[in-house]
Amino acid sequence: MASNRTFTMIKPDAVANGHIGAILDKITKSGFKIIALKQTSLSAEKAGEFYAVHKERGFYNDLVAFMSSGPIVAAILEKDNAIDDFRKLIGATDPTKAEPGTIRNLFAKSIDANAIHGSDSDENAEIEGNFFFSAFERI
Ligand code: RTP
Ligand code: MG
Repeated sequence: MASNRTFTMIKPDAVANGHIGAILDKITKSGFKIIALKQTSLSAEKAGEFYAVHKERGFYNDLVAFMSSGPIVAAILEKDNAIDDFRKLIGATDPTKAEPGTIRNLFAKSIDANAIHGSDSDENAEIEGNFFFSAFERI
């Protein structure tokens, strides 16, 4: 995957609260092109695999339970400087610390149910995009 791509997931809280449309609208209006998009669900096993990097952290079990609690929307996005610009657009992990107008400021309720995921590096964007989409789905 080119380095101008990132990967995102609209998390179960934002899907359940009916925010898919508003979040995708904000993403595209911020200059990101949608390369791939699907609604799906994560089993606890798959959620654990996706967040394996956090395995030793105290919040890991809660994170896995939350991420497998309902449907999510996965997407690959493209824009110059995609990783950094998207992390800015979603805001801080803790929504009480997220800048006004960011996706987490607008749609997240807590640090656990924080509405959206954004990749933290080019390498992880590629790994995460490949986790959800086959080669012909992410051209
Ligand atoms: P994400 O990976 O979901 O985009 O979130 P992030 O980079 O902003 O935060 P990260 O450190 O990767 O943590 C992944 C998710 O775990 C939950 N978390 N809880 N209770 C806590 O201290 C804590 N820290 C992290 C959050 O839901 C976070 O999005
Ligand atoms: Mg992260």
